[in-house]
Amino acid sequence: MAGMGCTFQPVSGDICFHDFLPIMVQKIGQEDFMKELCSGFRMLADPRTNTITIPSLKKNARRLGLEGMTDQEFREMISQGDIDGDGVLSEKEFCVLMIRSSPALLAQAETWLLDALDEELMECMEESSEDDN
Ligand SMILES: [Ca+2]
Repeated sequence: MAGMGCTFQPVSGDICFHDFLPIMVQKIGQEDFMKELCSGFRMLADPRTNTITIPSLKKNARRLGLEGMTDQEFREMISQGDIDGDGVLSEKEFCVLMIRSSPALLAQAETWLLDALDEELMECMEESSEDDN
């Protein structure tokens, strides 16, 4: 992650994913960016359920330098993204959360991002999910 200008330090619930998202898009392009999001999901998810849970976050957070986060912060992260309210993050919820958490990215790239989301997520979800709804 060197050179991303982000140390992933959580600042009172405001996770420092934000800053590098637009940079990543510029650097690697939108298609690869979506792949990165999906692979980020896989890094954090519980492979048995293919969802991000508080235990899976805690277990995998170290890889992302997030080991300083508290249970409360993990819970907030999940509840912020938990669109369907089942208490865990699906791949789509995770990607939407990451994108929503970057106002700069949203402002700059809303249109293509929504398109890319649809396409890439369909692919991601076809690959990895059988429990869609
Ligand atoms: Ca959910």
